[in-house]
Formats: sequence, C-alpha cells, structure tokens
Amino acid sequence: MAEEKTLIIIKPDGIQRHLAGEIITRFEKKGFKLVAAKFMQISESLARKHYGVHKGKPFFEGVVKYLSSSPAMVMVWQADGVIAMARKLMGATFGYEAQGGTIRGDFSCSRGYNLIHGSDSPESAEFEIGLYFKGEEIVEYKLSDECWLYGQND
Ligand code: IDP
Ligand code: MG
Repeated sequence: MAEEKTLIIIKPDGIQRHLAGEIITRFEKKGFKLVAAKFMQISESLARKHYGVHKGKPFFEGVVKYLSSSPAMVMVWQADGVIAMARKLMGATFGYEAQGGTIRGDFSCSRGYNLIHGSDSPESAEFEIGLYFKGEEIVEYKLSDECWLYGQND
C-alpha cells in the first residue's frame, strides 16, 4: 500500500513568492508522505532534460529558462494514487484557468508561471525522480497515523 511516488517541484516563482510553506502544507494535510526533498538551483541542462518531452514546442525554451531561473524545492511524495491526486491539488496548467481551491487556481493568474510541477504518469514520475534523486536519497519510513490516513471500512 501507498507505494506510488510523484516528483513535485515548487518552481522558482513559488519560492520567490513565499508560497513554499503553503504548498507543502496542502500535500501534508492531504495525507501524502514526504520521502525526499532538496532545495536547489536547477541547472539549464537539467531543466532541458526535465522538460525534454516538450522539446520543439513554442514554449520549450521559455519553460527551461523559467525552471532554471532561481532556486526551486524538489520533493518526492508518496501515497497510493498520489500522481493523480497531486495533479488535482495542483489544478489546471494555466493559473488563470485553474479552479479555485487548487494551488494554481488560488495563487496564480499566469500562463507559464504556475508555481508547481507534478509528474503526470508512473513512467514520467520514475524518470523525473531519477533526474533529481539517487535511490538512497528516498527515505523509507512509516507514518504513525497511517491507519487513520488510509483507513478502510470495507
Ligand atoms: P503541466 O505542468 O500542467 O504538466 P505541461 O503541459 O506539461 O503542463 O507544461 C509544462 C510547463 O510548461 C507548464 O507547467 C508551464 O510552466 C509551461 N507551459 C506549458 N504551456 C505553456 C504555454 O503555452 N506558454 C508558456 N508556458 C507554458
Ligand atoms: Mg507536464
């Protein structure tokens, strides 16, 4: 149980706008388990690898520049179904389209500057986690309230 992992990045605007705590709180309160975290300056070459799937699209150079423009908080969160759940908490890609109540919907009016990255599939999560973390940097442990967070009555 609770084995799925996702790569979440609080992007440079999230850090510069003092929203890191707010964003982390949402994932904590939802019940995801933090298993790795790194505050770092993402290099341009790493940003190119990260957004490699978008190579050739009109926004590619811009998003590479954005991700590598200032420090970011890179994290791995774990829970059963975490990839899809995190995407729901993040909201739609463009801040001005994202629903209220989501991270992007509550804190972004922008198109490209949308505060947060989250993996969109198990394959991309595996690839992206490998870009930022070595296997031994993922910390395995148990949350003491797991039975309450993931309780089942059927
Ligand atoms: P996602 O972050 O919701 O998965 P993607 O389509 O994977 O969205 O795009 C990656 C990132 O590239 C977005 O989060 C955003 O920062 C940027 N981006 C996507 N589309 C555009 C665009 O049309 N203009 C400017 N930036 C864009
Ligand atoms: Mg994406």
